[in-house]
Amino acid sequence: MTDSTINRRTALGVLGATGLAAISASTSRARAHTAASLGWNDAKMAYELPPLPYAFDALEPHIDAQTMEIHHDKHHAGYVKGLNAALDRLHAMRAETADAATIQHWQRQLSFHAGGHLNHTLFWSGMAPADEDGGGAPTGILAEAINRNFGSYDRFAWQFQRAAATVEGSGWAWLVYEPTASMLMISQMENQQKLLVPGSIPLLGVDVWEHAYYLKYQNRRATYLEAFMNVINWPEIQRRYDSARG
Ligand code: MN3
Repeated sequence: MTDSTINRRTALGVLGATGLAAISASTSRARAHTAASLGWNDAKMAYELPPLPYAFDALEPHIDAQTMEIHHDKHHAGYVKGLNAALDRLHAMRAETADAATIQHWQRQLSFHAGGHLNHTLFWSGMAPADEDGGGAPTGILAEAINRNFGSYDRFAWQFQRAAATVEGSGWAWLVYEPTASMLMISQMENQQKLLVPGSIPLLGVDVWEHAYYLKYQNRRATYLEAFMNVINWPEIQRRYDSARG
């Protein structure tokens, strides 16, 4: 194993603490699955952009094909590229005497781009075509937890959409599982990494960066959010909830 491999493996552990791997940390098999779904390539020692789990037009008419293609192939790819660059620079700096401002810059780049990669990976698989698993309402123990924590699915949906609509600038809204209180919460996120409740495990996220909706919805973020509710992959969110609770 090369020094660089160790470097990247350490970085993956850091990512896990903030999101995806934390969801499925209950078994080593689940961890391996998570590493694969994040596109880690051991041979190249770099992250690669994972493919979309469906066609670009699969979420029509709610999310248009052109938006999906640009969002995945350009924007998400950019976060993967930025994440690899930050890991490479931080690795190189450990052999140098970089000044504090340079280290701070690349640590911020790491946080931003790792967040972007994790968030989008969860976003794509958190959606499904409306004529397959997408839309409707959750069932079973996830539905019970939503009723317990938010009063009803309708009250949850109301708060989730309002939280997303009111993110200042670019960001996300998340349904998260907070493990110390075993509680579901709704959390805003600014950019790709700020404001999420510390220690919480993301279950369902909606991207409210303008690149996620502007081609079809222009400034009508609330209309995009109403449409998004029709493509939520609740069976997948249920699996994440099961995994988060161990
Ligand atoms: Mn995005």
